[in-house]
Amino acid sequence: MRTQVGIVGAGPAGLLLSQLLARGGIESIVVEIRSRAYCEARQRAGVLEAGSVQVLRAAGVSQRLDRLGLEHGGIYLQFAGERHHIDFRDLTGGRTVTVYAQTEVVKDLIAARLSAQQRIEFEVTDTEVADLDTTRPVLRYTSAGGKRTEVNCDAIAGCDGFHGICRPAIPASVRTVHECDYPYAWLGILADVPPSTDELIYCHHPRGFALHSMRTPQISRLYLQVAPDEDIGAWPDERIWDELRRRLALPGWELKEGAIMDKSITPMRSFVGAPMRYGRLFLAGDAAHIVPPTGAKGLNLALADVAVLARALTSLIRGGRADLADRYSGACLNRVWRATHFSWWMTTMLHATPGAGPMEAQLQLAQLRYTTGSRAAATTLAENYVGYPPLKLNPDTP
Ligand code: RFL
Ligand code: PHB
Repeated sequence: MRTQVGIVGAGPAGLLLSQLLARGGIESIVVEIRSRAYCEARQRAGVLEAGSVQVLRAAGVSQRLDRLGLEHGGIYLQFAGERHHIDFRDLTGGRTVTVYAQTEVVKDLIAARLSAQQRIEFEVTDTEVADLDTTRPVLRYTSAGGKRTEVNCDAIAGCDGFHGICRPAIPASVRTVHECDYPYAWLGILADVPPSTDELIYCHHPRGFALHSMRTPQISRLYLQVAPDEDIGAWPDERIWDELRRRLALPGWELKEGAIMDKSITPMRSFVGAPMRYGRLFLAGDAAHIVPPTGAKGLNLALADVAVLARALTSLIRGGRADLADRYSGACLNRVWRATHFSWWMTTMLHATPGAGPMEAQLQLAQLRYTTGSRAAATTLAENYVGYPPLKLNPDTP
């Protein structure tokens, strides 16, 4: 079989890439190990930067996002019994973010791919990529029905997340890795209850971090810092609500409770692998880098990579020009490192490190007071949170 781009993974990165390529007249195939239902139900991110919304609009998949997305002009930082508003509109010249679940982004992109009758295969096994240092890389997989297929491609996009097979296909001798694990994890719940807040609350607390987020005017999303090896079985619903109530407590404010529809624990990690390209293999999204979720950057980085990659591949395959492809990794890594720093900063400012003692807490509180009390410091948080301008990767500008 033959196609122009073989895409491994039907997460936001792989799906958006297939959509942008299709709009540029480039044919692709998407292969995914999970089922469509699993991909559409996997609870993850919820905050889109304005640049991500623009990319989804340009890709023609924003009808539901434009109708259902919740525009947010700030967040609350809570610590030492005080809740402070960081006003993004005021601090960044009117910029905002949009609350719209990753599950919905994925549903919109899968629907677009299927309605355009583009190729996508779910529940494949034994995905392999080979001949990456040639101009005819190969993608192999076994379909759900058991048939083994070999696809000859012009390029392969590794959009298969952190545990995928594409990053390890780059020889170790040309790869560098920077990583750190954090000594905590997030227990996340999806609850059938209207949010108790108009904007997200990021809460520092001696018992550990808590976050009140949301999905829709009817559905809330909340997180608690827990130990990295925490057993989810130790957290019956009542214990989760008790702990959320304690950490988020504020005089005169009440946390509304509802049925818990989903419950999971996520470890926290920072990871940057470089380069993001080897020959005709291009990595995008979590396959190349991971940030802890405290800065709400992971999904946004994945979409930003792919916006750049779609142009680079279109130029390479249709125009025969390699310059954008050559600049892909370096251009993305600048943004990745900025987001990696911001996510690390938010994470370490807000979480309680087990065994750290009172010095850490005092330093965190000093930083939180400064961030909420100084316009310069608040602006630093706000401009990182709302996101960075789209990358200039244009055939006509060096
Ligand atoms: P994904 O979404 O992991 O998709 C990769 C896909 O590849 C498939 N796959 C394979 N397919 C074929 N063959 C193989 N061998 C394969 N191996 C794997 C997988 O099944 C999967 O479908 O990566 P992608 O597309 O790069 O997207 C990245 C985002 O999912 C991720 O960065 C965000 O969810 C991170 N994140 C957040 N990001 C934000 O921007 N804002 C947020 O508010 C935010 N909150 C979060 C988050 C991530 C979280 N978790 C659970 C990690 C909150 C949480 C709790
Ligand atoms: C979410 O709504 O899932 C969410 C929001 C903000 C974050 C992380 C996750 O920083």
